[in-house]
Parts: sequence; structure tokens; C-alpha cells
Amino acid sequence: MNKNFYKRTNCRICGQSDLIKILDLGEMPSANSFLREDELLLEEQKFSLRVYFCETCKLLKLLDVVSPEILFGNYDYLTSASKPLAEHFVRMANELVEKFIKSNDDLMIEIGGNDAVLLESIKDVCRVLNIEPAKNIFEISRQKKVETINEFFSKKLAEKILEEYGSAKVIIANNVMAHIDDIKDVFEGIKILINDDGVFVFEVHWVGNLIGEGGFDQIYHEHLSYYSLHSLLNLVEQFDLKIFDIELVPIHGESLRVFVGKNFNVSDSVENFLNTEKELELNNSKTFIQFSKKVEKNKKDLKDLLVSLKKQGKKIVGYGAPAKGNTLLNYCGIDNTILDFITDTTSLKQGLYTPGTRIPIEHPDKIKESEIDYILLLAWNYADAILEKEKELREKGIKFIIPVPEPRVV
Ligand code: JHZ
Ligand code: ZN
Repeated sequence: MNKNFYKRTNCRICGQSDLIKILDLGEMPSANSFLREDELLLEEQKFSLRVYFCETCKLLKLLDVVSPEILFGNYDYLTSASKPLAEHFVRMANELVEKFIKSNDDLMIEIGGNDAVLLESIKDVCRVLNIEPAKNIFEISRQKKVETINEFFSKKLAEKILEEYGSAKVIIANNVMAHIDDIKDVFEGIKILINDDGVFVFEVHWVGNLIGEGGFDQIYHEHLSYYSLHSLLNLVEQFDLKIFDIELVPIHGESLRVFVGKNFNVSDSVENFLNTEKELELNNSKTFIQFSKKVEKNKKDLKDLLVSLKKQGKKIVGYGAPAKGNTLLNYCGIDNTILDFITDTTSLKQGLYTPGTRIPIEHPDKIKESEIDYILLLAWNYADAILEKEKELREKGIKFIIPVPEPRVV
């Protein structure tokens, strides 16, 4: 077996091997493997990006699994670089403290807490522990005086943590549940680490947004699973745990905030949300087949728009270099002949090039210094905040293009 990659043959929730192929986005490099200048002459490693649906447990997913060490061992994504996201996590931390933390000896653990934006904000209220596997990021978390373990979370690690720190009152996992192939091992670990009054709270992008108002560009190798409440119930019920509450939160388009515990009363929100998903037919493969047609049209319309603007001599740049942008750019064939550069607030990304399409990433000031006509908003999930922040550019006549779910010029 290739140690960088393996192809699953069955569903990671229910084991079914008879799966329906929904979409093929072709081969592309992993979305966060930004290139240094000296790497531009080297050939990039590319992996297939194909999406399948399981009729049995209703999970939409990838079967092409790139090794987590390649994807996350070194990671250029910093939570703190996106102000709206950082504010969202600080709010979440306070809400969780209010609801579940009773004493300053209680332990709050975050799985994949990145540069510790969330835990740092409440580190004086209770004991906190970040489990961050990226070698270049866990140090940032420690510098913020947040206790941090530089490992991937697993059942084995949960046993060690229990021994060393005791059980957790709250375990958080934001934007990481989609990334884990052996998701059952994670739930085994959660079960070990929380007591009867402990909660596991996670946020994960909602598949209803992926196929609806959001964009197909959320599909990339890091995102192995595209969860609905339907599929999550099928997963969680295997572990003597219960989803007792669920909310839809306006982050990354729309994400699910899911509350899991052992002995909590189940709120009406669970049944209500299940009904919402039934109305949207998220339990039906036909819905996803229709979505795949929408994706092809999105690609064609966006590429046609950009090519026609280039023919008119317009200068176009990108705004934000999110992981999802690299799915969009690679799948639509938008490279450095169309976008002159992309700006990004993440210091780690500035000076690098986008994987596959090799567009240079610059400091945000570069937009102000350049004569440009259009901005392709790759970080479309922060559209409201960015359009407000960049009022001056728009007043100068520069137009923004929101690329998904269909291109819009604003
Ligand atoms: P953003 C991340 O994906 C990473 P990405 C991860 N794979 C995941 O699961 C999803 O989230 C859900 C920049 N920016 O948050 C900062 C500006 O330049 O949409 C970021 O590089 N100016 C774990 O990477 C990028 O855009 C701005 O004003 O798709 C946004 O990345 C703002 C607000 C952001 O996630
Ligand atoms: Zn399944």
C-alpha cells in the first residue's frame, strides 16, 4: 500500500460497499499544499477527488484517503487569520462555559484547536487542553500558554489523557470531524473521556449547505465526510452516546453544531432538524445526482465569465486563499493566466503559490497598490464581512465576483 494514499472500499460509518458515485472532480493536489518558489519546477503529487453516497447510512463522502500526515503534519491554515471565524469561536467558548462549566477545575479539551483562538479566550476560567497535530502550529498554541499535545486524537490518546488529566467536562472538535477517516476510533475515545455529565460539542460543515447555498468547493481531500444529521445519527448511535441537541450556525456557509452526551434529555431540535433534512431530501441519492449537474454548470458559467472579462482586457485578482479556493481553481481551470495574484491575511501563505494553479499569494495591501477591475472572492463564506471591510474598493468601481453556487458580480 502507498503510505501517502489509500482507496477505501466501504462506507466509514456503516461498512456498506455498494456505494453510488456522485461526482468526479478529477485529480488535484491536496488543497493546503501551497508551494514555495523553489518547488515550482517540481511535479506536484495529485490525488483523485471523487464523491460517493451511501444509501444505507446516508453519508456523502470521499473514498480516496490521503494520509493525515501529508494533509495536516504541516498546516498553513491559521484560525486567527479570519477575524469573523475567530470571533465566532470566542463566542462559542463563552456559551459553552456558561452552559456546562461549573468549576475552574473542570477540563475543556479541543481536538484540532489550531492556534488556540477558542481555548485561549477561556483559559483563566477552567483547565484547557488543545490536541493539535500540526508541527508548525502547536507551538503557537503553547506560546499562548495553552497546554497543547502535538498528536492526532485517537482512542489510545484518550486513554493517556484520562490517566494524566482526568475526565473532560467539555470536548470540542470544530471543523475536524469531516477530516477523520477512522471516525469510530474518535467516538471510542470520546466515550472514554467524558463522564455522565460531560459533553462533546462539534461543528462541521453541513451537507445541505454544500449542495444548496454554499459551494461545491468545500469538497477537497481534507473533507472525507459531508455530514447530515441523518448520517451523524447513524454514526453516534453505535457508541452508547446520544445527539441531544443540534443547531445550524452561519459559519463556512452553514455548519451543524452538534451536542453529544450520555444522559441528557433529547431536545426537539433533533427531530425538527431531521424533518428539515427530509424536506430537502438529503436522505435520497437523487438529490446529490442533481447537485452534480449544478456543479458542472457552476464550472462552465464561472470559467466563461472570467474568460470573457480577460478578453475585454480586465485585470482580475483573487481574495483569500482558502483551501476551498484550490478546489475551485483546479476544477474550473483558473490559473495564473486569469488571476494575477491572490491576497491572503495568513502570514504563512504570503509568498507561496496555489497548488496546481501556481498563482502567487500576496499580502492584502497589494490590492490597494494595484490597478484592478475585478476581485474573485475565494473566501466567499466571509462575503458579508469582506464586502463591508472593502467598501472603499467597491466605491472605486472594483467589482467582486462571488463564484458559488453560481457566479454573481456585486
Ligand atoms: P476559510 C478551513 O478551510 C480549513 P478554508 C479546514 N480544512 C476546514 O475544515 C474548513 O475551514 C471548514 C483568508 N482571509 O476559513 C484567511 C483573508 O485573506 O474560508 C484564510 O486563508 N481576508 C480546517 O481554508 C482564508 O481567507 C479576510 O478578510 O477553506 C479563509 O479560509 C478573511 C476573513 C479571510 O477556510
Ligand atoms: Zn454507510
